Amino acid sequence: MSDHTQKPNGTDESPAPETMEGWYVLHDCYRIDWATWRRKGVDAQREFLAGLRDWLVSARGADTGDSAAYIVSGQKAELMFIHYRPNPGALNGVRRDLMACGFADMLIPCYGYLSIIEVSLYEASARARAMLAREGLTPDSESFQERLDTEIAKQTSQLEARCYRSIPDREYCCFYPMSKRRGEHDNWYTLSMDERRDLMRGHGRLGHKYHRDVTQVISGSTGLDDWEWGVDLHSDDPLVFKKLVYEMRFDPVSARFAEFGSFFIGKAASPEELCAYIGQN
Ligand code: 76R
Repeated sequence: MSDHTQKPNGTDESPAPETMEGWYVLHDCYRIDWATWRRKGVDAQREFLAGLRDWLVSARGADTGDSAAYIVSGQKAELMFIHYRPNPGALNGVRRDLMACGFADMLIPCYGYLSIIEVSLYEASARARAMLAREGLTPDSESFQERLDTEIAKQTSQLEARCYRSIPDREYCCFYPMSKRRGEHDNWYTLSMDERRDLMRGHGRLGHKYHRDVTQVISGSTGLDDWEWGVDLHSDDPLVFKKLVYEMRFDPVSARFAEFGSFFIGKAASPEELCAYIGQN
């Protein structure tokens, strides 16, 4: 497994903020073909559910990564699986194992999203740069890049755990993809690093008010999928999603610069709960 966390991708010449990456993430969504399900005999149904249950148990118990199942509200999907794995090949593997279950006959794929858990280091690298400046080191000093790398590594070591985390164990998940606007007037990518850092500081401050009730997992998807980030919010109370996202709409980072895709709200289901949900229909 390549260790992305060791090497932040930004350099002094690059306006891209340093980021650390961890697990690749797949959001894998399906509808259920109930008509086909009802035509199956009771014995076959029981066998299909046992296979589905075994698949989810082993996916959740993966040595490297994690998996979770959600029952989605509304018509965009009925089931959403979230998988964290070391690479896209391993994500393909867990999906292929699902397709090998008899229950796959009843699954109609309807949405998928690939991304990678990302922690951006706006603050950490700013702090590291400030420290180097206090030591009198400027970007053209000989040892600047080396010292900067060491400082950033120190400041970010505690963030590594977030890159290789497990899926938050909360009752509900709210997933949506988003991008930062590149419009004629408001273009996130033409702002200076300082402007973006200040804006992100405000974003983080606002978000932090929800720290106890929500766990956010940000995954980057620039170059991987159609939007630039996947946003996962995990909470035991779905009303918190509405409150947080609404409040965030007034924060400049979202008000001026955010574009959003479709929202998926799911209720977490253990293997037993998933089978009970399907078996009752
Ligand atoms: O990681 C951290 O906790 C530090 C501060 C922080 C960063 C760097 C942070 C905090 N976020 C960061 C990055 Mn966030 N976040 C979103 C959305 O719906 C919307 O309007 C936007 C979707 C929500 C609701 C949310 C919530 N965040 C990001 C990024 C990467 C951007 C980049 O690098 O340019 C995106 C796309 C994004 C989007 N954010 C928080 C939250 C919450 C609740 C927090 C506080 C976390 C906590 O303190 O527990």
